[in-house]
Amino acid sequence: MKPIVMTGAAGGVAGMIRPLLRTHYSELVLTDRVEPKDLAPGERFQQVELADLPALEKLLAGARGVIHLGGFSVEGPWETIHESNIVGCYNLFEAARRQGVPRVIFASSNHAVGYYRRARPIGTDERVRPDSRYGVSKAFGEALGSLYADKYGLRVLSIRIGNVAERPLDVRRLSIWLHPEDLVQLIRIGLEHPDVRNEVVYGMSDCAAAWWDNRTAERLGYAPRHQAEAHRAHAEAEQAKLPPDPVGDLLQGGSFPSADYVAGWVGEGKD
Ligand code: 15L
Repeated sequence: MKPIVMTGAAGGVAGMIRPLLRTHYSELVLTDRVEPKDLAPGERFQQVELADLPALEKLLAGARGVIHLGGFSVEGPWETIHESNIVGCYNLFEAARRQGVPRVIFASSNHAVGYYRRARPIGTDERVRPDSRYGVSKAFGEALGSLYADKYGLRVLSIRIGNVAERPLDVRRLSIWLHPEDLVQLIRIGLEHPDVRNEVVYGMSDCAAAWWDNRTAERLGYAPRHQAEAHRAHAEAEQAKLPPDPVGDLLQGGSFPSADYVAGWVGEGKD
């Protein structure tokens, strides 16, 4: 069986899903800037910079799929976002194409659509509405996925991840929470489902308070096993410790759209 490659393997999300993935895939090739401390049997590490296309090509040679969690995972200065998430993401897709890797799972983010109001439910066919430079980079990654699927026949699943955690961290996360086991279910769909060409899905568990229509994922067989409402009391208690955010509390992206907010259109109309 050919290996699966995972970028961003030393990060928090990777740490939660690697043990689960190992039960399905016998060989995981991990990469990041630093080596994870807890390598397990079946996992092999190779340090590669996303900026280094030839090194990425070597890493991906012979892989059956790549899970791209790497890059910068929150808002940051443009230089950082550009290097890690724009150039790095381009290199990842290009290396996959050159090496004939058939499947790419792209960890997109809810921040690609974070300026939609919470009162406005959205599917995956809506225009992107990024709430940060980080969100723009995720929209860029989805666009690359679309190009590489349409032009070169890669099979790409972009997962607009909400928040991956053992339980929802606050009231906003009750609407976007993703349990690690449900993320692994989505990743497996991306790596294995015959109908995946270029799909965008929401990375959320069973959230009764969701703002997203996740029919595309459901059509591919996604059936989340974890319910956010089971953790409502915890999320509300944590929310009570947070200061109000008059702009962010209206918007799907929370503190990302409200950071540096000066005079946008949030107070105007209902969209
Ligand atoms: C993300 O995309 C981030 O990677 C994560 O750190 C959280 O901020 C998450 O979104 C969120 O919106 O909760």
